[in-house]
Amino acid sequence: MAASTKCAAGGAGSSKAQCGAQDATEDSLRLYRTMLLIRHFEESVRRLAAAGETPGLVHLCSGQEATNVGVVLALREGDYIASHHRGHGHCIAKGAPIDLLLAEILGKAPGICGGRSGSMHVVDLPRGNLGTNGIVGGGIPLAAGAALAARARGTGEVAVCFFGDGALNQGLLHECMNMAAIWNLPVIFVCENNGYGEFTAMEDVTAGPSVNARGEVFGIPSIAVDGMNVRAVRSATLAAAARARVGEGPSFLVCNTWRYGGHHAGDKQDYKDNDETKRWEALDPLITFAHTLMAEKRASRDDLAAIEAEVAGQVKAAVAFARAAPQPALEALEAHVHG
Ligand SMILES: Cc1ncc(C[n+]2csc(CCOP(=O)(O)OP(=O)(O)O)c2C)c(N)n1
Repeated sequence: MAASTKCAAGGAGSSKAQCGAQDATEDSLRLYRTMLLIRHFEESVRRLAAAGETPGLVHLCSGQEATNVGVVLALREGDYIASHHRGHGHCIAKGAPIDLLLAEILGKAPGICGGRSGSMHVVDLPRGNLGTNGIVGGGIPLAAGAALAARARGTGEVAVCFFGDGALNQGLLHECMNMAAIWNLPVIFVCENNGYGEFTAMEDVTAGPSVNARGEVFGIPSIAVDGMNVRAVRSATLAAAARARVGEGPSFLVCNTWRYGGHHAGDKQDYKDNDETKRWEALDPLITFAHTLMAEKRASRDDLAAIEAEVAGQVKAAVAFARAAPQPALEALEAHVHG
């Protein structure tokens, strides 16, 4: 695996071309590592949920890592995201420490929101994360508002809202797309289309010629993206963010992807067809990207195994931390309550 300390320091003995190649390798490995971290994190949450240790429902994003990571790792530090109910991967990609995120999901005191939010309302403002959200489509106006504020300040940030295919028929989406288009807001609408809303197939409840058409009708550039391919997602997001930063307004990315788990941890998914499941599993974003990295000679099988062992260790430590963490104190019950 390439090391780039020489390049980062601009040191002697490293040509521009070598440094470019090393940077590209580091960048690719960062995409891989972040996706892997999300997968291990979610699989640990699945086990904790099965053991009854997560208060309330958890919705896991295993399978959707390329969309999570491809979008967020195309953004700059000050940019905003607004997530949805399946949002742990977005939080991790935006830099949330996994021990504090897991403590939040378990409702523990050191959690990112003091144990008050659980899985579905994790707000991490220092990292520009406007929150996971239990209301279908609820993050859309939050991102549009952050984009409006960024434009008013003239500071160049971009805001992304993630939503599932279930939000395609929410009035909120259409109101915000209309407003973002007429005001040229620097917002990127990202539909993580995993084919199902709860237990219902998307095409059974969604009218119109295509999902893209939902954005096109407002004059918003709208494209379908291979949501299992992290590089494809990132390039599409970089292009959308570049347009937004120079005042060209919103974009709509329809990332076609797949959730491995059910609607919530514990859903047996008998509404899905086995052949369809197998077809999507063959596109697993981690397995296919690992093959790409090896084919491009950016990493060997051993390199990837070492990354996996490291990530597994980090998640194991986060689980131990979160499980041992205290519950919020009773005296803190009414803190942050207004009225
Ligand atoms: C406004 C609103 N309506 C209904 C619900 C109940 N609900 C929770 S998740 C969900 C389905 C969401 O599906 P989708 O957006 O496709 O996301 P996915 O779960 O597939 O990732 C529904 C209907 C809700 N939380 N909010």
